Order: sequence, then C-alpha cells, then structure tokens
Amino acid sequence: MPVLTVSREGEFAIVTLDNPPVNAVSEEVRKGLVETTAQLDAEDSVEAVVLICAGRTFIAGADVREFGKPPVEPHLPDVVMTLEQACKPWVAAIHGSALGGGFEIAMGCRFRIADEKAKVGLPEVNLGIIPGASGTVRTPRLAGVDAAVELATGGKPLAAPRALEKGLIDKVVAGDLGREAVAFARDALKQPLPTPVSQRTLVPKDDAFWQAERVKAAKAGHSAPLAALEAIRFATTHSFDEAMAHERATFLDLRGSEEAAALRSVFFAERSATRPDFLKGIEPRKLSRIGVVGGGTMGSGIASACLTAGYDLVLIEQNDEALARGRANIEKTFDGAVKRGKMSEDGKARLMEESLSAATDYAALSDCDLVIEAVFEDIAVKRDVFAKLDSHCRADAILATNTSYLDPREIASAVSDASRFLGLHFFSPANIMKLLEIVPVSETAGDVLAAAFSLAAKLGKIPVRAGICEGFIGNRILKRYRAEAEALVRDGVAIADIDAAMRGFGFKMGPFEAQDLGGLDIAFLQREGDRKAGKDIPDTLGDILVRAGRKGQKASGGWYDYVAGDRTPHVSETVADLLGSSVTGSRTMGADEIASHLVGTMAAEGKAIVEEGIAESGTDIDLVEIHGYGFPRWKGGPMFWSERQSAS
Ligand code: T1G
Repeated sequence: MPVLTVSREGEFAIVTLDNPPVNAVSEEVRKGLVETTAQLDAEDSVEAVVLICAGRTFIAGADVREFGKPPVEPHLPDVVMTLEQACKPWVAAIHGSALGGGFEIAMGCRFRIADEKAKVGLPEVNLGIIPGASGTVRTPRLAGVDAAVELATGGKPLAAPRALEKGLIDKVVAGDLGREAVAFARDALKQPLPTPVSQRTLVPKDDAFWQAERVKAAKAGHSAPLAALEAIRFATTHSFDEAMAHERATFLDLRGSEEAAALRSVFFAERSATRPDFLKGIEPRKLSRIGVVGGGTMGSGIASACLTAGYDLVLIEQNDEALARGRANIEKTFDGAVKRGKMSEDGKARLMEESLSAATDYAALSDCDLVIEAVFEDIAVKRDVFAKLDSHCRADAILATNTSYLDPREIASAVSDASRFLGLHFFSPANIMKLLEIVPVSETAGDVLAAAFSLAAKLGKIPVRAGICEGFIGNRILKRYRAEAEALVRDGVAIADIDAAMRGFGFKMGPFEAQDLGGLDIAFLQREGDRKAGKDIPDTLGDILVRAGRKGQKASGGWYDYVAGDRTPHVSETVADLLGSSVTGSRTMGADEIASHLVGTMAAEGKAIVEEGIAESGTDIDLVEIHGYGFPRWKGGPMFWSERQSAS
C-alpha cells in the first residue's frame, strides 16, 4: 500500500498520506512528496493541492526511528522547499497533531487549515534536538519571533484556536476536514497567493529579549532549548539560506548527542511501558467504578487522578469528619487544576457532584470494579481494611493496596481470594507523579495485572511491574543512594558539595536537600520500626539528626539550617558538631566524581534488582528513576547513563 495516494475533486488534487501509526515522515514519505509535487505540477487540470492524512493524526514529525542512521536524501528541508516552490499551491489540512517535521511540511504549504481539536508544535527539544527542516527559520517568518520562541524552545504544542491567533495557521474548521480544505482552496484561488514563507521578512528583537529568553530556556537543564533559541536569533540576523545552513548543522550535531540518544530512549520506553510483552494476549478486567479507602494525601490524590481520567469514584473514610476532609482534599486539587486552566469550573462541579460519591459504610463499594486502599502504613490497619473489603466487594472486584513499604503478601492473606489482589504503589502527589509501581503477588490473576496496566494508561501514568522486596524498585534504590551519600559524608565530603553535584547533574535537588524538604523522620520511623521488630539496622547519620530534633525544613533544621519562612538551605555548624565524630575521612571529590559515584551506585542497585527479577529490565529502572525520583530524563536514567559511560 503506497504511503501517498492522489485523488481528484474537480480542479483540486487530494494527496492522502497513510503511514501508520502517526504518519511519521520516513524516507518513503519524503520521496513520495517530491515525486507527487512534480507529478501534480505537470497536470494542467490541477489548480491546487490538498495534503491530508489518514488515521488519527496529521504528520507527527520525522520518523524518530531513523535518527540513529545517516540522513538519506531527499532531506526534509529540501522536501519542504519543493512544496513551497510548487507551481500549484498546497493546502495542509491538519487533524490530530502537526508536529516537528509535520508542521515544517505544513509551513512549506501555501496555506494551513486545521480542525478545532488539532494541535501544531515543534517538540524537537523534547528529543534533545532542534527543528531540522526550517522550524527555527520559517516559523518566525510565518508568525513572528515570539511565536517561534514559544513553539520551538518550549516544545509544547498549541491548540488550533491559539495557533490561529498567532498566525501559525490560516483557518480553524469544523465538520469534514477534506471538504473544508477544498472549499478553502477554491476561495484562496480567487485572490493573489500569499508570499511564500521563506521569502517573508521578519522583525528582529533587541538583546534584552534574547537575554530574557536565554534565562528561561536554560531552566530546561539541557542544551536543546538554548540551541533552538540561538537558531531563531541567528535567523533574525541572517539570510534564509544562511539560517537554514545554521539550523541544519545544529540539528545534525545535536541528533548525534548523548542527550538526544537518552531522550529518544526514554521516548520509546515510555510508549511501550503500558504494553509490556508479558501481558500480550491477556484481556484486562474492565474498570469503570473505582473505590478508594482513605481520603488523606495519597487517597485523595489517587481519587483525583481517577476522577479526572473519567472513572466514577467512591471515597471511603472512617467517619464523617474524615470524609469531609477527604472531599475537601479532592476539591482543593481540582481548584488548582481550574486555576491552571486545566479544568473548567463546570467540569470540576460535574466531577464533585456526579462522579464522586463518599461514604463511611463499606457497602457503598459493593459495585466497584477496583478498590484501592490508601490508609495508614500499618499492617494491622491494612489487614482490617482488606477483611472488610473481602466481605463487602464483588467477588470479581480487584483489591489493591497502595503500600510503599509493607509486604503485600502479608496484606493479601487477609483476602480470601488473593488472585484479585495486588499492590498499586502511587507516588505523592498521586494526581501529578506519573510513576506507578505495580506489585503483583504470586496469586495475582493475569487479567487483574492487565487491568492495572490499563488503569495506568488511562491515568496517563508510567506503569512498572515490581517484584516484592523492601522498597520494591524505587525506594530500594533511594535507600542505597542515601546510604552512599552518607558514606561520602563520613569520608569527609561536604554535604553541600554532594547536593550541588547532584543538582549539577540535573536533579532538582540533592539527596540531603530532598530529605530536608520531605522530612528526615519518615525514614527514621521506618528504621526504628525495623529495629523494634528485631532487625539489625545500624544507626545512620540521619538518625543522629532526628534524635537531636532535626527533622528537616518543618523543624527549621535538618541537614541544613533554615530561617523561618525561607526554604534556602544554610550549611549548619550544629550539624557539623553533631556529626563530627562520625566523619572519619578527609576525602575531597569534584562534582563530576560525586555524581558519577552516586549515579553509579543507583545503577549497581538497579542491576541487582534486575538480576533478582524484581524489575523486568534496566529500562524499567530508568523509567522508575525518571518518573518517580526526579532523575533528569535527558540523561536517560541511571542504567542508560552508566552503560553509556562504560561504553565511552
Ligand atoms: N517517529 C516514529 N514513531 C513515532 C513518532 C515519531 N515521530 N511519534 C510516535 N511514534 C510512535 C510511538 O512510538 C508509538 O509506537 C505510536 O507512534 C503511537 O505513539 C525534522 C527532526 C504524535 C502526540 O516529537 O508526541 O520531526 O509503541 O503512543 O499518545 O524538525 O506520539 O505503538 O509501536 O505516543 O496518540 C518530532 C512525537 C519528531 C512527536 C501521538 N515529533 N510523538 O501520541 O500515541 S523530530 C515528535 C508524539 C522532527 C524535524 C524533526 C506522540 C503523538 P508503538 P503514542 P499518542
């Protein structure tokens, strides 16, 4: 089946691209567009051309799978120029998303129309590259420098109505896109054609603008956004051809970079996460009504995520006051979404009044397909909840615990049929954090596990199957990371140097700053619980601080001192005194050495976790670290990064 077919509507040619799943621009597509342009230019009866796509979307960009190979002619910038120079004007008819090379092709067309739900964007920076087919050169000519900077350095697509406002497209249409495109072309031919985009002039900006934008672009933490900004700036002070040469050189250079390789790896890993091989052919149990037991931080976050994804939700709490607090927690989450423009007031009202129900009686869960427990992290409390669920829920209802540290098997024993039981470890805030560790027990049925992955997909989360060990995958690596960071402190490496090194690597916070924010007492209480249970848990440096009342920012001091009302960490003399006798070394390490050592430690723990069968693959470890623990995605994750270090 050819990827391009041509049909006729009177004096108009309709060129349909059909290259599933997202009409990515492969070598075949590029060749087809060049040939078709020449063919239609030669047909006198054709007066204009409509470019439209089959399937779910317009062209979603260059085929990322070709990035690892040498570029093959015809190169996309040349294809775009061929379209622009065609004798017959082309009209791009956009549905779904016109992204990257897809939007660049649309800019090569003389006109662009889009259905009202469509989006356009230049998301290349999310892959560690910049547009490579005139995105940084045509966009400022088409819609101005501001629009180009927003699109190409931010990497976020714009909805069609906003794209129209900015001049990126010519019309937003409802109804049949193909028919509307032909009608648009017919009207367009009645007046002089607009100047081809490459021949338009653009309005430069002053240095203050570029400086301000550099500060914003630098916040991304990796180089592509700054490179995209520089390419746009270069385009404002050079000819079209010079700017195209600069863009192409930058694109090819970045395409071969470590960051681009890392971001491509993460891109594909995220897309396959919801469809693991071990679920092939297994039909998930259907989910439409979900119960959540516990309206605290986790429970209300999980409930908010499920409500936003379209599930009916029953919230259970132990009494009316707790129930009211739970509802208020959910409402507060939605108020934030409304404030950020992610939800309308009506939408929030519908969720709160129609989709959400709340009760203290477990009988309200009787027709739920799934119930997620998110109560206090105590085995007796959890077992009591599951005993009630076992008697109140349908026999085929899935029962899940959100536990992060308890052994799900000990909870499962409170359920008569453990085939319907598993762990669903959400991360706080559960309506924001994308990671979901899915922890089956040996009895968990295949269609129950499949239902958990389909839930993750619908919630827009990244699911990773985890075996059962202390901390599953992410918290086990976190514990090892923190222990190794403390070992460096014992060796004489400064706490602030360690945090600075990890921020320099790309984390928003180092291990000590993060503990001060989250609170040192959480892990302390877990260690104390284990000690009481008879486990031999040596004292940590964190224990010394907690015992001295230093629990973190909430206690105005942890690893650092804090001034009331200010989250800025200050190196603490008190901490130096408290830990003085524990610091036995005088080791000095550079930032790169610290980061390499600690990321290597994460990777070593990840390797052990894979070898023990707790995680399927190193890629899963990377997804856990990126989506649960702030690992910089442009480094690919600890496993990817460590492999690349040892290969280089
Ligand atoms: N190339 C190859 N495969 C792609 C692809 C792409 N650009 N985009 C998606 N896929 C695959 C994906 O791996 C999955 O495959 C399937 O399509 C469905 O994707 C010159 C150089 C378009 C919004 O960055 O943002 O153009 O797992 O699950 O949720 O300047 O895919 O089913 O086998 O994400 O409906 C710029 C990336 C490229 C767009 C659809 N374009 N894609 O989301 O489906 S660089 C992008 C997306 C470029 C030029 C430069 C999303 C989507 P499989 P999906 P979705």
